[in-house]
Amino acid sequence: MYNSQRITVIIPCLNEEQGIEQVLTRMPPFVDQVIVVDNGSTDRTRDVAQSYGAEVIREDVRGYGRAYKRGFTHATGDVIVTLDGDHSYPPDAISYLLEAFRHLDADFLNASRFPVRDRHAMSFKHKLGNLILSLAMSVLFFRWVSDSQSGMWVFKRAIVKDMKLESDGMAFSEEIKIEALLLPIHFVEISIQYSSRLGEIKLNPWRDGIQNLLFLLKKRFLR
Ligand SMILES: Nc1nc2c(ncn2[C@@H]2O[C@H](COP(=O)(O)OP(=O)(O)O)[C@@H](O)[C@H]2O)c(=O)[nH]1
Ligand SMILES: [Mg+2]
Repeated sequence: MYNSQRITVIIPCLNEEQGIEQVLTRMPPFVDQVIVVDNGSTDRTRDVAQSYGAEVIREDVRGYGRAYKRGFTHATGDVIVTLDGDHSYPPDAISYLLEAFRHLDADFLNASRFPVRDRHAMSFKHKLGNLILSLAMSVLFFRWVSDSQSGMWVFKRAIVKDMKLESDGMAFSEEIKIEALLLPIHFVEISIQYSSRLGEIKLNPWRDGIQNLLFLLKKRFLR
């Protein structure tokens, strides 16, 4: 519990045995429910997550978005916090993000990785790709969002039912922010420190970058 609110943390994982251990050891004690959504990892992700007391949920259909949607159906907290299982987002930030969330009276908080302080955390190609996607999203949806691709969010669970979440893939990250922007709710962005991931990257920069750009256009003009 954090300020009388039940907190659920959801972590999508695909072969993150190294990272998930680091994330779960650093999980703040006030978190009530930790859900790890696995898509058929072939390493020890499930065992490691279970050994740290996380609820491990299996989703048979692959995909980052698919995993989150499954996780949402199991969440019981008043507030949901998300992050990757690769230890690139700081679990230590959960407490100050929740504090900012409360003080700013927010409904959806996006944790922005920019400016990136750790030189090794993000390549130039990824920074450029992120900038293009965030600019495109900001122009198309009339609101400056510095990190449209961040995977760390804090939001009230009650708003999920008002969102139309269609993406099963990596575009889910921008879709949830767009849906939050389209609702009459308070959207805020706060900076966090982003670090190098442990384990192997699942994102395919060209394929996912282009798909995410096309998804933005579809979401803007064909919804
Ligand atoms: N359950 C599940 N998790 C996934 C899938 N693809 C990626 N992930 C997880 O989603 C998070 C983000 O993926 P990552 O490779 O770190 O991409 P990046 O952070 O955008 O560079 C990581 O925790 C991955 O393990 C998937 O198909 N299913
Ligand atoms: Mg990651």
